[in-house]
Amino acid sequence: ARTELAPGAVHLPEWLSPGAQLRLVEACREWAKPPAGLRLVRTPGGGAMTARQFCLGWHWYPYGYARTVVDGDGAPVKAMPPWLAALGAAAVEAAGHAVEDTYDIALVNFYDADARMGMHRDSDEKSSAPVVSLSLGDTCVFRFGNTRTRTKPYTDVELHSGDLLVFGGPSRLAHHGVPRVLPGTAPPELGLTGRLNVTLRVSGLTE
Ligand code: MD3
Ligand code: FE
Repeated sequence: ARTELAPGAVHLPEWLSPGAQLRLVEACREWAKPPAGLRLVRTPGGGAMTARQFCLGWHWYPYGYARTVVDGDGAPVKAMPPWLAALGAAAVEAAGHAVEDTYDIALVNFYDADARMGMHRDSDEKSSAPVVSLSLGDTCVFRFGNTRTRTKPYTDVELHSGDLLVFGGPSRLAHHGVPRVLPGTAPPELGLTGRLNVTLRVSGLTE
């Protein structure tokens, strides 16, 4: 079932098969290892994000992209594998958006039972290509807001393991966040305690 949360924001529940989910979780386990592995993201205000993160292709830090982990171990960011770029293109196509550029960034967030993500916009990419979000493991409550404010109006939807969300067009710069994770809801066969979210993006950067 395809649901449009707002113009350009498309939800395809259980788009990833159980086998594809397992392969992506296994790949994340490897990428999360050092160097350039899972890290705590410190925010400019002196706080830290509660979701931990790693990146492929380009390293995101508040608020920009680099080729090395400038706010962590300093290592070169791991490469974006062609199969993951192809998954991004397939996701955009499945959502009914045009594929125009190569997906060259994966930003992966890991949420334990207490992690959240505050309302924000993703505006550090130079490209306006749609952002692809793949959810794995525990279910979460995802909050999709509006472009103008971090507050109401917003819509809350549950994201389950295997769900695809694509944010393009007028939804590309909308505020969004994750107010909570529902612990213990992951499919047991993934062997995952917590939630992984893989976002695929087009940087619009050359070097
Ligand atoms: C709407 N991640 O990594 S995914 C992020 O579940 C991020 O980890 C959340 O917000 C997570 O920046 C939400 C859904 C999402 C991702 C990117 C978007 C929604 C978006 C970009 C534009 C509009
Ligand atoms: Fe975001």
